[in-house]
Amino acid sequence: MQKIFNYINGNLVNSKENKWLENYNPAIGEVYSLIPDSDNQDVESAYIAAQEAFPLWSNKTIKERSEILQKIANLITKKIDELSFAESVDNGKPLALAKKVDIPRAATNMSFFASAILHEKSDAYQMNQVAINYTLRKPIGVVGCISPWNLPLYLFTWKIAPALAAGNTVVAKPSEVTPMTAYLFSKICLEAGLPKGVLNIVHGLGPKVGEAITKHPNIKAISFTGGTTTGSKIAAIAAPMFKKLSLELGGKNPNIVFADCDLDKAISTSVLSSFSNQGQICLCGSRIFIERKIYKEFKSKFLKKIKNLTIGDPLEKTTKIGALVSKGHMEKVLHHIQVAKDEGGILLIGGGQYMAEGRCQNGYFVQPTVFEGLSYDCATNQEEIFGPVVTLTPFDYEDEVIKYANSTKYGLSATVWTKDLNKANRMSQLLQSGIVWINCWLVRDLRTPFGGVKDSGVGREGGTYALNFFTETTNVCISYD
Ligand code: TXE
Repeated sequence: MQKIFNYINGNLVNSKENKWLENYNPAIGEVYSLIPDSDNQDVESAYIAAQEAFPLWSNKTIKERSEILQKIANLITKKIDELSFAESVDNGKPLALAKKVDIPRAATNMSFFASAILHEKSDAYQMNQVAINYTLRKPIGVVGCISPWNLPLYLFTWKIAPALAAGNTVVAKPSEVTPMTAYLFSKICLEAGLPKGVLNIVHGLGPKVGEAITKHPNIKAISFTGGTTTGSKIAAIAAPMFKKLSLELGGKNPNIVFADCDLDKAISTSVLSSFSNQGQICLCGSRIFIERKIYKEFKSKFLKKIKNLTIGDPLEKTTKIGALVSKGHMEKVLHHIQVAKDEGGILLIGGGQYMAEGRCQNGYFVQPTVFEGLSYDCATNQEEIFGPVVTLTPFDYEDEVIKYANSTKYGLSATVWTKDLNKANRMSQLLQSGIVWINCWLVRDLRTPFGGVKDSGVGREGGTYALNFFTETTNVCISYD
C-alpha cells in the first residue's frame, strides 16, 4: 500500500506516533494509500522547523524568493500528467477537469505570487514641511494554512504561495480526505531546492492537526478554507489569541436569470455552475432563479443538456460528472435530496445515487439532480448541500428576486444574467455577496478580491489582498528637521 509522509524540516517523515489513516479512491470505494495520523507533536516539530527557517527565508531578496517559487510552478507544469491523475484518483473528479483546471491553476498560483512580489510597492504620506511617512510591510513569521478537499492542490497552493512569497514560513495542513497532491507537492519543493523548514506539511485529521495549528501560541495567522462550522470553531480559538484570520467558508449562491439575457449562454454556463466538480465548489450556483416569462424554456433546455452529461469513471475522457469525494459526503448529499422530496420538491431529473458499472461499481456517484416547486426559505434552499443538486424558482420582479437571493446566511458569490447594464449594476449593489458575476461564472482574475460576506467568511484573498493578509504594516514617520 502506498504511503504518504509528512514534510517537516525538508524531510519526508512518518508521524511521531507511527499511526496511519486510510485514504480512499472514491470512484472505486477502496482504500489505496495510507496517510500519517499526526498530532500536536508533529505540529510542534513543524513549527520549530518553520521558526528556525524564518530568518533565512524572510531575509532572502525578493528576487531569490520569486525564483524558487517560479521553479516550483514550472515543476508543477512539467508534472501535470502525474498530478492530474493523482488528483482525479484521490478526489473522484474527472481527470480532464483536473488537467484543465486544478493543476494548471496550482502552477498559476505559484507563478502569480512569484511575480506579484516583484511588483509590490508601499505607501508614502507627505506632511508638508513636517514629516514624511512610509509603510513597511513585514512578514508575520510562522503562519498556518488549512485547506479543504474539493479543489485540493488548487486551494492548497492558493494559500501557500502568497504566504511564502511574502517571506513567511508555513505549517500547512491539506484535507485528510485528499492528501495525495500535497504530498507530491512536498517532493516538488525538495526538487526545486526550497530551503528546509520553509514549508512544512502535516497530514492528519482536522480536530487533531488543524486544531493544533490553530491553538499554537506562536503561529500568528491562520488562512482557512472549508466548512462554515469548522470556520467558527477556528475563529473561537484564534480570536482571543488575536491571530490574523482569513476564513473562506461555505456558499449557497444565487444564479439569477432575467428574460433579457443571452439564454443559450446562460443555460450552458448554468450547467457548469450547477454541476462542475460534482457541485463541490463553494462558488456553485445551487439556487437558480428564472424570470417567469422564460421559466419553461429555460427548464426544458437546461434539463435536455443535463441528460447529455456523462457520469461515471473519472479516468474516462468523456466523463463530465465523476464521483463525490467520500461515502460520508455522498450520504450527506443523498440525505439533502430526501429532505427536498419531503419538503414537497418536484423532482425534474436525477434524485439518487448513480450505480456505475465495472471498475467503478462501488464508487460514490450521485446523479445530477434538479428540483422545482420549493419555497425560497425551505431547508433545501437555505442549507449548503455541496453536491450536484440545484433548485429552479420562478420570479417576476427585481425586488422579489433580491429578497430570495439574500435570504440565506451565506454571501459568497452570485451570478446575474441580463443584457441591461443598469439592471446589472442595480443588482450588484443590492446583492449581499462578496463576488458578483454578470453574464459569466467562475471567471477569475487572481488580482481581484476573493471572499464572502455573512457566514461565507472573513477577509479577502487574491493579489494584494493576500499579500497584505500575510504581512504586518509598520508606518515609519521621519521628521523633516
Ligand atoms: O470541511 P472541513 P469538510 C463545506 C461543505 C462540506 C462541509 C464539510 O459544505 O460538506 O464544508 O466539509 C480541517 N480545526 N465545504 O468536512 O471539516 C480539515 O481537516 C482546524 C466548503 O471537508 O471544514 C480540512 O483540512 N481544522 C468548502 C479543512 O479543515 C479543521 C470546501 C476543511 O475541512 C478542524 C470544503 C478543526 N476543528 C467543504 N476540523 C469551501 N467553501 O470551499 C476540520 N479541519
